[in-house]
Order: sequence, then structure tokens, then C-alpha cells
Amino acid sequence: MEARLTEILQEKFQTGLEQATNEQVYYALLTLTKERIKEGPKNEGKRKLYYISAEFLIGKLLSNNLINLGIYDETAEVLKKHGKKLAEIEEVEPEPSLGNGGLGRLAACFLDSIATLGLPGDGIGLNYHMGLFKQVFTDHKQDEQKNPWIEKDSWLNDTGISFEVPFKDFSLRSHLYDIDVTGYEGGSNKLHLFDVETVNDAIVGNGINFDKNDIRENLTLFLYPDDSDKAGNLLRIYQQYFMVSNAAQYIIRECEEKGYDLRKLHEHVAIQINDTHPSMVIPELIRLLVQKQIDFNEAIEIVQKTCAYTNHTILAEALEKWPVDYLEQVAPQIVPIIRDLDARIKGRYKDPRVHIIDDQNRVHMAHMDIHYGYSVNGVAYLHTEILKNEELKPFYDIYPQKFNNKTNGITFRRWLLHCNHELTAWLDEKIGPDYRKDATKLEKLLDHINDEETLKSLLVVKQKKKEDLAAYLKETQGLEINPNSIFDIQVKRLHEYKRQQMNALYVIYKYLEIKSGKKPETPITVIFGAKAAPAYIIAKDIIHLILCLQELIDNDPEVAPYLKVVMVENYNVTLAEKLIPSCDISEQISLASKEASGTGNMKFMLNGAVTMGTEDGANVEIHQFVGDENIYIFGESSEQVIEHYRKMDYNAVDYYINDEEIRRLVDFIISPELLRIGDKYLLLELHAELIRKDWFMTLLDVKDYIQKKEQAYADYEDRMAWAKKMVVNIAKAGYFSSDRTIAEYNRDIWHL
Ligand code: 26Q
Repeated sequence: MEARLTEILQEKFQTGLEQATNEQVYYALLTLTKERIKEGPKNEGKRKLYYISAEFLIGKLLSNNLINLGIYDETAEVLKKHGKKLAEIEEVEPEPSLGNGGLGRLAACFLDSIATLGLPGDGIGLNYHMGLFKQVFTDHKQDEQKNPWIEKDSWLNDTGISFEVPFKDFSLRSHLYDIDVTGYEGGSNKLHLFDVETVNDAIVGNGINFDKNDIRENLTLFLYPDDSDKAGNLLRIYQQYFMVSNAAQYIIRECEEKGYDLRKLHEHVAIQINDTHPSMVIPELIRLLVQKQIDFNEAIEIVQKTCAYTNHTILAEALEKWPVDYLEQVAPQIVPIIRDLDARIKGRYKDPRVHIIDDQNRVHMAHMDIHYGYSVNGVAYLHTEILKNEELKPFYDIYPQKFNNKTNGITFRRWLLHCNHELTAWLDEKIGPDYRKDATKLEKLLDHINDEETLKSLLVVKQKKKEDLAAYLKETQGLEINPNSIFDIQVKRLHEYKRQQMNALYVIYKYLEIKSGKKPETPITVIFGAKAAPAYIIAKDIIHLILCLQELIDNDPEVAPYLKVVMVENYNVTLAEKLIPSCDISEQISLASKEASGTGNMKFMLNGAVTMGTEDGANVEIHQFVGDENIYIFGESSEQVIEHYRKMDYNAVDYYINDEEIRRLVDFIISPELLRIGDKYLLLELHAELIRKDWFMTLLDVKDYIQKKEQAYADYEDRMAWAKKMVVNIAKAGYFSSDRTIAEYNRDIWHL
């Protein structure tokens, strides 16, 4: 490894390891790693999976690939010998931001596990040039800036493969770039990212604004362009159709190359539709099979046996419904097919709730997936139950056999081995390395739960990660946090249902407590990280509130020694890898029934944080595994919440008027102290929203939440008892390995 690295540095930069800059070493390691992957085994099989997704939030790849190729330690040592630090070289790599949050990160974890299990399966998506925006704070508000990540030398490999994609008024030639996906000590697969040569990065002006009408120049510029107007919606449809037409053409081409009979496509191919963004692959594949002289009815049957759909959300606004008229304007060739698919359903079922095209001429993408796919899955036990019994009940009544649950998981390579070397070494010492290949082996830790040395050394590991985070935030963002405080962390997309606003109300509570003389034993650091969708006003108001609280507390010498609030800027995968290992208390406080699964909850648990959470998503399963003693559960249940929605009996204003304590916290949002710091209009807007609307029932659970947090902070003081909770959380995290999830997908859905 050392010889080749030296050779590359010499060839590329005419320099040696000692003299090379971190940049030069990074590019040399990139080259070396890519060579190693090319030599390694590919995963081949009879049936191959294509995981189509609008998002792949893969994160940086260097260290992960080094770990999976089994050369991380050797590389780190060689570098060290020559005065270089691998951790510093990691910093050089730009993070590909090809996703928003949970769904995109899940797709990335899945690719890792598919390759690790040696299964044949590729990802297919788009090569967004700017990805998700970069978040910058100015005047306590979120600003969005472009975030170009593609460099001349990168993980992208130009394949030379290209297809013609027909739109209504023109056609576009695609260009395929591949990223190699390595498995842990195993074979490799590919992530295929389609792009267009004519896309023009220069049309992006200030912030993230650009001309939405010139599709040739803008098609793959951004992930989720602002869709508050018609042009934005059409652009999304252009992106989606471009993605699935390329996917379908690529899949057919591979089958033809291998000499397969397209009439038996389903024997060779499984397509997983990741939420509804790729749903148009169904009519597109039918169209292309018919072009290959396959009878229309037969094409439908083939596609139906090939496609499977995963639902990731029950929020109404996220369920895609495209006006037929919009589809006509972008890809008219698939509209007659969708109409035909719908007519068959309408002929069979009277219930309008299961029709594909509704009475307002909108196409319900999920309905098409359910009727014309062979599997429908939710992403955690509770979520799947809600799909079957509430959201998708009319479909479950028709197709009970299609519904199945696949509780999400995370790859332990990135979320343990890579992000927490200290904990990994500690585990190796305590229970040996078996857990790396079989995560359920983590349970062996429970044998040591009464061993004082084990508990103490675990606390030492946690302390080290807190110090690492403090140093990193100081260096990269100029933030100062006290490593001897409790780290209470909520990082995820900003959304009202996730209830960052409830956590902010807790901060207000604690602030007022300290002002009244009640000081916490151990200082508390409440850390937030979250991006708000650019058009999501209330989400941006919540960010504003948190940033104002941060400033207020920082400048109050009575409070600052005991309480600190920080909102880290531009939360992304790289920051998650630093934040999660340092965490004591993991905030998973969504309104019960709204968070399909959550995956951050699993990452925190694996790294020894204790969850503060509602009975929602995968928290339900975490609770079952760790038991009441090792998690803080609060708030109303999903049944109760669903009942409130049914009866429409939740009125935030009643809580506000009738409860003095709640009123005091909510009114603090518009207190003179905060109005001095923040924007009066935004704070008033948020205050009014909480009292008048509060769609996600913050005030319903806030008091129970405060009480449970006080309990957790009190329990933290008994360090040995707390360390035992940490051990149980780590020991029980094995179930949440995405290797388990993928094994289940393969057993029940893909049959690769
Ligand atoms: C839909 C229509 C128009 C514009 C955008 C969208 C849209 C975009 C992104 C809808 C949904 C998403 C992303 C959803 C998502 O990330 N869901 C999360 O998926 C995770 C993996 O299953 C779960 O753990 C989370 O609970 C879920 O919120």
C-alpha cells in the first residue's frame, strides 16, 4: 500500500509523502482506493436488485472505503509514520449532498449492506450538481447557498453510457456516472447516477435561485428545487421521468446484454421504488417492453412481478399527486398507459379511495405502486400497522398479502467503526470482534454490566468523544461548548412534527428555572442541528427562535455557566459522524404516529446515548428491546393522537389559556428579552402558530416532556447507573443493523 501511494504521489504531483499537502495525499488515496475496488470481486447473481431513489445521502467515502477494503489501519499507520493524520485528510473530501435526510441516508446504508451481504444490487439516481443547499446563519436566520461538490478528480467514474430520454417538446441525452459501493470485507456493487451534459452550473445566481424553465440547463442542478410554483413542479416531474426512463433503459440493456428473455424480466430483476419519487418507472417500463414487441397485458404482468414499493411517510403533503395535465406537458407518452392502468382499477373497484386518477384529475403515485407492484412495505412496526389499519386500509383490504414490514436499520461500518474508533476498540476488547460481522453479538456486553471497570472505561470513551466534538466545533464553527456538561442532542430535518419547538420550550423552562435560582447539578448543553426546506416558513421561524435563545443565554452570565444552547450550522452526514458519538441524551420526540421510523435514534443508541422519546416509529422497538429502565418515554400514544385527529378535539389555545405554566413558556417567545435579539415579525408568527394551530400538538405533550427530562438529568448524576443504561443501549442495538434489514428484504421481497 505504501509503495503504491508513494508511486501515485510521484506520478501525479512529483512529490513524496512527507512533502505532500493533505490535498495531494487525499487525491492519491482516492486513486489508490479506486484501483483496489476495481480489482476486488463483483457481486453477481441470477436475480439482481435495482434500488431506484431520488436521494442517496452517501456521505464522504474515503475512510469508509478504506475500512471496507480492510486497509484503514494500515493507511493510518503509513500516514502517521510520515507525519500525516488521516483525520485531517478526511477533511479535504467534499461531502456529496445528494439527499435531504432519513430516506436518502437509508438508501446509502442499504447499498453498504447489500454489498456487504454479497448480494447483486445497484442504486440508481441522479447526479445533482449542487445537491441540497448549504445552510448559513445570518441575523439568526437560515440562508441557503449553493453547495457544488463535484470535482475533476472524484469518486464518480465516467461510464460513457448514455440514453435518449424523450420529453414532449425535445429529448435529452443522458450521461451515466458510477460510484463504486464497497461491502465490508466483501464484494462491490455500483451506484448509477444519471446526468445531462448540457446542465449549466453558471445559471445559479444569488443563493439558490435559477431559471426554472430551461430544462436542458437546469435538470440535474438541484435536489428538490423549490416547488412552490408550477415551473418548480414541472421541473420535479422532468427530474423524476428522466431518472426512471434512464433506469428502465439501463435495466433492459443489462438484461439484453446477458441474453435474458425480456418476457422473464421478473426472474432476473427486482426494482425497489423508494417512496413515490421513482413511481413513473412502472408506466415507463411497460412502455419500453411494448416497444420491444411484448403484448401490453403481458407487459403489465411482468412489471407487476418486478416492482416493489416502500412507503416512508404518512404526512399528507408528502404523498405525491401529479395533475394529469402536468404529466401531459412533460412526458405525454406515459399518460395513456397511466389512464389504462387506472381504468382497469376503476372497472374492478367502486371505492374512489383506491383509484389512481382522482376526480380532480390528479395521479396518486402511491396508488399506482400498490396496484401494479407486488410488495408494499412500511419502515417500522408501528408505521406498517398504521399503513394497514389507517392510511392505506382500503388497499390492505384488497391486497393483504402484499403488505409487509421492514424495520429500518443503519450500517455499523459508518455509524460505529468509522465514526467511533474509541468505542469500537473498547468493544473489541470487551467482547472480541465477532459483532462486526454479526451485530447481535453485541449482546455479549450484558455479561459485563456489573463490572465496575467496564462501566468506568465506557464513561472514559464517552468523555473522549465529547472532548473531540468540543474541539471540532471550536475549530470549524467557532462554537465553545463545555465537555463536562450533559450533551443533549436533537439533529434531524426541521419539521413541526419532529417538534424541535417543544425542545426549545424546554430550554425556555430551564432558562427561567436557573434565573429563579434553581441551578442544575451538571451543566447542560442542548445541541440542535437541522435544515429547513427553503419555503417552509414555520420551520424557519423555529430555527430563528433557537438561534435567538442561543444568543440570549450566551450573554446572560447568570445562566451561561449552567445552560448552553447551540445550533450547529449546515448539519450534514459529516457533522452527524462527530455529534452522535458524543451524545448523552438522544432527542426523538416526534408526535406519536408521525415519524415513520427514524434512523438517527438507532445511531445514537449504538453510540451509547439514552433516548428521550415518544412511542413513535422505531422508538417503539427500541423501548421493547432496552426496557423501561433504559429509555425515557413520554407523551400520548399514537392511538390517542389518531383519536384527537379523528375527533378534531385538540385545541392548542385551551392548553395555553388553562395552564399558567404552558402560557409562561409560550409567551417567552415574544418576551422583551427575545424581541430585543430577534425579528419581531417572525417571533410573533411562531407564537401565534403555537396557540392557534399547533398541528403537531406541541402543547399536548410539553409538560410530560419537561418532567421526563428533569428525571433524565437527575439520573445522569449517578454515573454508574447511567453507564449501565449506556451498556444496555449498545448491547441491544444489534437488531438495528441494516444487514438484518437487508437480509429481510431479500428473504421476503427480492429473492436475489
Ligand atoms: C414529496 C412531494 C413533493 C416534494 C417533496 C416530497 C418529499 C421529499 C422527501 C417527500 C418525502 C421526502 C423524504 C422523506 C423521508 O426522508 N422520510 C423518512 O424516511 C426515513 C427512512 O425510512 C424514516 O426513518 C423517517 O421516519 C422518515 O421521515
